[in-house]
Amino acid sequence: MRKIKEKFVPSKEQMDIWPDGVSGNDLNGLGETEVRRSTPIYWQEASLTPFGPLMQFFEDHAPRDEELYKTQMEADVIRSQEIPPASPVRLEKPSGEWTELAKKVGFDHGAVAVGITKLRPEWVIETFDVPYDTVISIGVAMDFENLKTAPEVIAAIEVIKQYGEAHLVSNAIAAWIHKQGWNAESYGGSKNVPILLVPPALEGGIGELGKHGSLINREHGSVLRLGALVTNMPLDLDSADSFGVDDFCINCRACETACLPEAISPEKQMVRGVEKWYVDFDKCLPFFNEHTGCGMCLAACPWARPGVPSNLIKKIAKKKLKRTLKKSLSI
Ligand code: B12
Repeated sequence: MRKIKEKFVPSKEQMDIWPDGVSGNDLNGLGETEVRRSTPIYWQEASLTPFGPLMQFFEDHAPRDEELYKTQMEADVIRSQEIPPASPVRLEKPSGEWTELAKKVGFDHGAVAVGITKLRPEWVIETFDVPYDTVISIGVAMDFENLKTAPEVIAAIEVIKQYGEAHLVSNAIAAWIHKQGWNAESYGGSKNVPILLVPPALEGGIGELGKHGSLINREHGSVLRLGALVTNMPLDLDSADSFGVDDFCINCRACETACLPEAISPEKQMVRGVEKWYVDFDKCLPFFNEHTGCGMCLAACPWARPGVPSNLIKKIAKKKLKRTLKKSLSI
């Protein structure tokens, strides 16, 4: 497989259509100390973002690959699936029972993680309205062997395939909720999603945020593709998970070094009132656009390798225990 080693310089063709004087980092609120909704930036209707022409550039520069085309068509078909309307007869059950059943539908349709939380206003992207305030986040797993070829087309095909799978899961849960007489809106996880998918998945216990800006799950690591739906069905909420990703990422440089456009920062940054890992949009996007989607940060992440997350968690817990014992002995 060809790997690009030299420092990345975006093409003139792409930079010529970069919106004049616009920084995606400013749009994302890098350095802002007040909590606010994020601004539509990418994978939205072109009219909503100054980066519309760059989305077109991405489409125009996708390689003419039969498998890629076929996978895109399949994902489009799933995205256009109509969900039958809610039954007029609303069934009643305790929230615990609904929760168990809803999650089962998700797992039965291929989710490897399902988490439930209350939607916070700042997770709704500006200009959008969302009708219900319970979010069901779902995660499907991308195949590591395919993902690790990033930024080659095989990785892009895997990403698009799993976008479709995530959509299938969120549609299946929404359709099941409608059958029970409750309402839901399915967002899948690819284009025109009105909410940020990472924050509710974090709050819903699916994982922790990694230095590469993607969520890391305790079982499947950083290979999850996320999807979501919102509903008014009464459901029990999950709590956030914590297994040491933050401390791990502080000392790990794998994604930072792997990222050819050097978009990953070694330190957390203040973004819209939250101090968190942040990926530099202005550096990430040009490379992403010229390589059918990239994902090298995920491929390089130690948590992405099958079977590794559980070992890392054990190691982290052992280290923590050692530190606590050492501290207690020194008192
Ligand atoms: C726009 C977008 C992009 C843009 C720009 C991202 C950017 N950094 O500015 C581009 C096209 C470059 C991109 C690239 C990638 N993306 Co992207 N992207 C999105 C999209 C559509 C919207 C997110 C957004 O608006 N970000 C811009 C602002 C809001 O970023 P931000 O403030 O830094 O917030 C980010 C995180 O910090 C987190 N977040 C937001 N608020 C808060 C609050 C708290 C408290 C915390 C802890 C975290 C947090 O969510 C944001 C995710 O970008 C989401 C889907 C969605 N609807 O959420 C997918 C999504 C985030 N991308 C995803 C992935 C995997 C990638 C790539 C690896 C490409 C790939 N092969 O799939 C790269 C990695 C680069 C990166 N990590 O940023 C996944 C992440 C999955 C996961 N396991 O977490 C998502 C969720 C898509 C999906 N359905 O699975 N992406």
